[in-house]
Amino acid sequence: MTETSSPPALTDTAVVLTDPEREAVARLAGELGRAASGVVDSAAWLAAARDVSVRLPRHLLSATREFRYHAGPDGVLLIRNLPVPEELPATPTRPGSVQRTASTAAAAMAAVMLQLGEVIAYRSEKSGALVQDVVPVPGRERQQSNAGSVRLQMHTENAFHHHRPDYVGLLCVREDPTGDARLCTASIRRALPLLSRDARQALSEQRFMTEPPPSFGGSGSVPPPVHPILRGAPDDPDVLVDFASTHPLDDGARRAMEELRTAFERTTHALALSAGDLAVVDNRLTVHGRTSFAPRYDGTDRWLHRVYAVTDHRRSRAGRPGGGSVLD
Ligand SMILES: O=C(O)CCC(=O)C(=O)O
Ligand SMILES: [Fe+2]
Repeated sequence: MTETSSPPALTDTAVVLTDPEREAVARLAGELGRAASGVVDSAAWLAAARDVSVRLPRHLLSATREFRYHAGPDGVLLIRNLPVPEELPATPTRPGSVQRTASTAAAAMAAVMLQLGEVIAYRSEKSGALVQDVVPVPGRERQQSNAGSVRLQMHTENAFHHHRPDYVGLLCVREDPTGDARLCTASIRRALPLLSRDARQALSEQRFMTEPPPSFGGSGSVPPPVHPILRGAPDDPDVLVDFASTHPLDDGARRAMEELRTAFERTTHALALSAGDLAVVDNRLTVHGRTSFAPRYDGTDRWLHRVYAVTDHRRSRAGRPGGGSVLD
């Protein structure tokens, strides 16, 4: 057997803000708390956030610029020590909870994401809000969504959608008090060498179908389009799969998907996010999911904010009525 050295942990390659840098980001976020009445989803607030984003600490600007060029072997940029308020309200427990006002955390996160692309949301998801809450919701424990607390299967974000995000930002504002919940990420760059030639071939063919979730109209009467899981350069492909909703169309495709699942399992990073950690996942290269955990629903549960960004806003213009940020 050959010895393999395990890749460095995401925390080893993280960008850690110094305390003065965190204070500088908090001051910029404070400006955004006052801009356009602090209403995150307005065009005027976004314009202010775009402007503020170019004044982020240099250290952070270089890291986001580099990540846009090359997302590295893991396809994750972990930024630590972002400002989050020490005095937080109770973790929400209602379904569809979002951040409409520019709190320090929401504003800081939006500014960082605006350095990666334009921020977008989906009308059918969390009422089209640009900054969404990721919290466990009572009664939804078993759902394959971020409201659940059973294991969330590895997935490309909004895999079924033609205009899925290029980047998914997840900022922890309150860590899981039990320490069990971990964000899992796995990149096709690390998994590809573990796949057989047959599996790579099958995964590159139109032998898979991905169902939309019920909130996006379910599978409806028109069957979702057939697609490959791997596409682009054979030696550095993009990946498109959701292990909860992508279906193989034949036995060979099923075996290939199982190989991919195993390869991802063997290369997964599992990260217990701390308050102030922002994980940005390159949604073209890297799938993500979450371990199971036990929510308490007493206001102390794990709480993340989520923001999506795309590199080419123009490409989705026909799906954004009025030219706003929300996709139909
Ligand atoms: O809770 C997590 O760590 C990830 C949830 C997730 O996949 C998402 O919100 O898109
Ligand atoms: Fe997700």
